[in-house]
Amino acid sequence: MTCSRLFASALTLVCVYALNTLPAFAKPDDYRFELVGKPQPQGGRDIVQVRLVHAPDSKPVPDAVIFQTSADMGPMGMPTMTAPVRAVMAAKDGVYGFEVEPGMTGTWAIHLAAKVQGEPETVRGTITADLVT
Ligand SMILES: [Cu+2]
Repeated sequence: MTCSRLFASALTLVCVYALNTLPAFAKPDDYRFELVGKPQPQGGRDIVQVRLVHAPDSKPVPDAVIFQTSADMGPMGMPTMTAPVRAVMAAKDGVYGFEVEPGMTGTWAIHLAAKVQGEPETVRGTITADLVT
């Protein structure tokens, strides 16, 4: 076996090894967001608590960075009606708190995008919540 052949077969081994380890990584759709309790209305705003769960083992994900949020009234046929959302509290046990300022009482969709440690792809999800002005 020549030197380059040896190198090529070693490279193949490395590639096969890398492919075999791929399923060990979680996929973005392995995660889901869940509404925790009832949103708490507070002077025109609602505090909404959301748990990020790793679905295959139902474990909360405590160390995610939720970097994108938005809310709209799509569930009530008003997808162009939007509301500001902002993170309000430090995440605890995989529960993340947000404040939404809905312009209208009703069912809202809250869209979230998160970076999860060890997960190269962005995790996205939507929850629906009944909010009160
Ligand atoms: Cu509306």
